[in-house]
Amino acid sequence: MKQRTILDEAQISRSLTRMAHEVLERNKGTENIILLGIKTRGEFLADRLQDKISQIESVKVPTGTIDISNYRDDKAGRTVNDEDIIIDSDLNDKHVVLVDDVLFTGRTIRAAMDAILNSVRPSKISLAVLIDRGHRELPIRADYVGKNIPTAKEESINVALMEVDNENAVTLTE
Ligand code: 3GP
Ligand code: 5GP
Ligand code: MG
Repeated sequence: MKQRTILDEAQISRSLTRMAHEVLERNKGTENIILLGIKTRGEFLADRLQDKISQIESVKVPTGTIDISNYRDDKAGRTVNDEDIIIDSDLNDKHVVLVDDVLFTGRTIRAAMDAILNSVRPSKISLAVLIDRGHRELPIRADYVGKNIPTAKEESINVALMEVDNENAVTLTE
């Protein structure tokens, strides 16, 4: 098994800085934006984007988390409950930016959107991911991408974040 580094700590940080600028530029600021991190690592990436945005605009956009780990359509047949979305703010009429570490088939994002739309009507849902590794099985694309990495299906991307893994690095295992 060969492993190579895709992004080191500084590169992850720069990618997130750029993504924060893109979110601000495309939305003309922070109004109505809520960052919703998909657990586990999307949660920490949402927090980091919140920090980056506040460094640029001095505004702390709300963040929340969504846990869809047990609800993908290729796992046991459960549906996402409202309790799996943890956020202080009301998502109605807000622009929800979903944040995840890796975008692969798109099934996780579909599950997240189902969960949200079950109970609220955001004005818009966008998607920010650190890595897009391709191989979509649904018509889903990311609006903000840290890095596109063409992969073979059997390869895997490892996203290590300080908050859970004691280091910051993205590696590809062939
Ligand atoms: P995450 O919860 O932080 O997103 O899916 C559970 C964890 O396993 C994920 O962490 C992800 O980083 C890791 N993982 C590595 N390879 C894969 C993969 O091919 N599919 C899925 N679903 N998760 C993977
Ligand atoms: P999808 O639902 O798009 O197939 O997969 C997205 C979710 O699965 C992400 O939340 C991500 O954590 C996980 N995932 C899928 N493939 C990979 C991968 O190669 N590496 C990592 N780290 N996570 C993956
Ligand atoms: Mg993830």
